[in-house]
Amino acid sequence: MTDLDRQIEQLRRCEYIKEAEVKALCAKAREILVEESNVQRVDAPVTICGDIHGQFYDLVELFKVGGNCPDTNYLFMGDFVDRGFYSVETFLLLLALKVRYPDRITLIRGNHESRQITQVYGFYDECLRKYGSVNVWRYCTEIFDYLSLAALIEDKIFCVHGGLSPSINTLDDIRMLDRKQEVPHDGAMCDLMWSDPEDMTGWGLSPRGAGYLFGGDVVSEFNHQNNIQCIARAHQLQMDGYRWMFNKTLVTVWSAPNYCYRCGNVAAILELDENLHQNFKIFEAAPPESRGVPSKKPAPDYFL
Ligand SMILES: [Mn+2]
Repeated sequence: MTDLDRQIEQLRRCEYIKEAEVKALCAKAREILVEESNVQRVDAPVTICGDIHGQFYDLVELFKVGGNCPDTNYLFMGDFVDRGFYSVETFLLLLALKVRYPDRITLIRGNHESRQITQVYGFYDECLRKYGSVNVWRYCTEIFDYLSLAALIEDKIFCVHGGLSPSINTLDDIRMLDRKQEVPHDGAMCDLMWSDPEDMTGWGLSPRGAGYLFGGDVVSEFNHQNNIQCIARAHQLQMDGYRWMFNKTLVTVWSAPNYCYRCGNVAAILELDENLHQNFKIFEAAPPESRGVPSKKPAPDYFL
């Protein structure tokens, strides 16, 4: 068994690996990710997943429902870290799988894969608590800069964490961005990770303070211009795990069940077969006794 296989086994048990191992893993991951496109091409069959947010034991549920990597191909649409208790183990497991099976798993960047956001919403503190220094946080946030901004499945399904941008008309506009940087506060790269669809016409200001709201007409124009069938994105909690909008030209997939251990939602993953036929799989949170968190313990206030 290689070191990497042993680390994957360890991470699957929610045991975090040594700081020196994280450093080496991130160095290998960087070599792989730097070769990927801003709009990474992905073949079907593939299973699309939304936000995970450090809910490690629910990620284990996801793999039970969807099949293990590499038996199932996966596309994760970002927000691996923050909010949940196990951002370290969650991100490192996904990253280790990426290094071990680069063609079987695609990771794209969410708005939480950011130095600034992770210092507010938990990942920074978790790294400091678990490793006693910020080195692991530094290695991971350097890797965030290399994650693809979007993916394109069989030239037909465009996948992105947040949504569209008024600065982007074509996929080539995304391909031309220099992604290897911290998520900017505005502009095309920021919008891809922060924007939300809304029942409206055209563009609107986002209540999040970053990105935009975009209507069905914007999606219709973008899909037509780029010859794609549908946009798959994450970023917004869905109580039923997923939600279609705009006459099934956009779908939101949410993969963190009982978000923040308190929202009471189910989670979903979207399986696409080789003909891009869609099958949603719904799953619930891991039972409390299987994840070592007392069921009655209230979540800390910062989860608000
Ligand atoms: Mn998000």
